[in-house]
Amino acid sequence: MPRHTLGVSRDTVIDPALHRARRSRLLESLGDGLLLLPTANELARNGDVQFEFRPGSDFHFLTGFPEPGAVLAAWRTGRNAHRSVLFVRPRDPEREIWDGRRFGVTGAQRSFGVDEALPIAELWERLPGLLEPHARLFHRLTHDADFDARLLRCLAKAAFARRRRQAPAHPMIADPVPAIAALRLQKDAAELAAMRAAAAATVAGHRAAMAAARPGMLEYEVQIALEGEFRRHGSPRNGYPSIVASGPNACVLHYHDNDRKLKKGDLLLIDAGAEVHGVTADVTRTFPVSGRFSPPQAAVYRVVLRAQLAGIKACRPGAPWNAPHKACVRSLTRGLVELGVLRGEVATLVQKNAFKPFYMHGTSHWLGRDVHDVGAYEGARGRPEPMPENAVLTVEPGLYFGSRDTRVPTELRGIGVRIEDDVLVTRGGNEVLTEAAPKRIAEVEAACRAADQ
Ligand SMILES: [Mn+2]
Repeated sequence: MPRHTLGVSRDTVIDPALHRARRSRLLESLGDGLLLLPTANELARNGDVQFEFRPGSDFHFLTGFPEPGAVLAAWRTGRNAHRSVLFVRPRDPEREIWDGRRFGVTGAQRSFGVDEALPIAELWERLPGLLEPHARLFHRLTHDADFDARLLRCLAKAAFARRRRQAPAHPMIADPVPAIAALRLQKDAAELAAMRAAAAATVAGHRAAMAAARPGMLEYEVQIALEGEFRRHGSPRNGYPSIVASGPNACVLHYHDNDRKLKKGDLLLIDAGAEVHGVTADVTRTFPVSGRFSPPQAAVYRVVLRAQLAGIKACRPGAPWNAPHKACVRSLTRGLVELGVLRGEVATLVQKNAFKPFYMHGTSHWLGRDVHDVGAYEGARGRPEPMPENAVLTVEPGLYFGSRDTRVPTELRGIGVRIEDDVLVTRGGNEVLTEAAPKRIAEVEAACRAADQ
């Protein structure tokens, strides 16, 4: 686990060897050329308030540098050798009184394993010189229109200065993102350690929510118990906004209001993940607010759980990434017949997508720094990509019965259940990183009673 320097910034990861090694692997896979990678932009919220800043996922993966206003430039200098320059905001005693400490040029160079750090204001003057020896520029256009516009002006200026040589006006511009995505998809040891820490914080939060929830509470009161536990476990922020959806709200897939009062007999669906060192978990649990599943709730829950276990079983290296979806859909469809929602032959119903009104989302996505992480799903001719070893994906089947859905037996209406875990693809098959979050009915009911004991 890289050293986390709290007090400087929550996103500071000081592990120069790690980030150097990641840059080196990336540049070896890209080949010769100049990589130019800005971090995320600060975003105005209202008045003098900014949204909380979070470093760009790719940038942070390759540098560990936490501050806004930073750009990485790096290039190969030979086999397994490269140079990197980090452009950063310089120290500014007056600004730092308002916004907090900065590493500055000297601090950035000292702590982050780059060969040189320079003030960000010099980026556009330095860029033509940095680009001069390179035939290729690795930069993703279209991501940030302002940055692209400045880059084009800079290229135009440099081309004008060289116009008499009849040289190409600009280098070939190639997108480095697929190569970065390929590195991020197969987690290295540090990334996996962060993932395990995020999973542990997330499990603790879900347990706390189960213990805290009571009829009469507001959804966001349960959210406090959940996220308070995330924070206590070293997670400075969530990987995405928590979904705390009671009763019929469970059928709203990305429900964010989180302000309904919990009623006796409700199920509470919580889809939430803690972020640690820039990596997030993504876990859903559904549990009874009163501590006991009603028989119809338990019937639906068992169907979803059985499907989820079938989906997890389908995770192994080399299997198509959507194998869990196929397994889940088959299992859910069988369950829908058992529940009296669908009628007919399971295979035919699967073929006709008869489950769709009650299970309308996918089963899996890659997981890592972004909750819907980078990594290819489709290869040549639209074929599903195989799961590589050390990739992490979610398995999250659900069933959603609207409260006024007349296709569904009355006693099932208004029930929404989703169960989601984070699965690491291992050499021998898989490991469920979030296994410790209760999901068998008896375990869930025990966790709901935990506060009473
Ligand atoms: Mn998910």
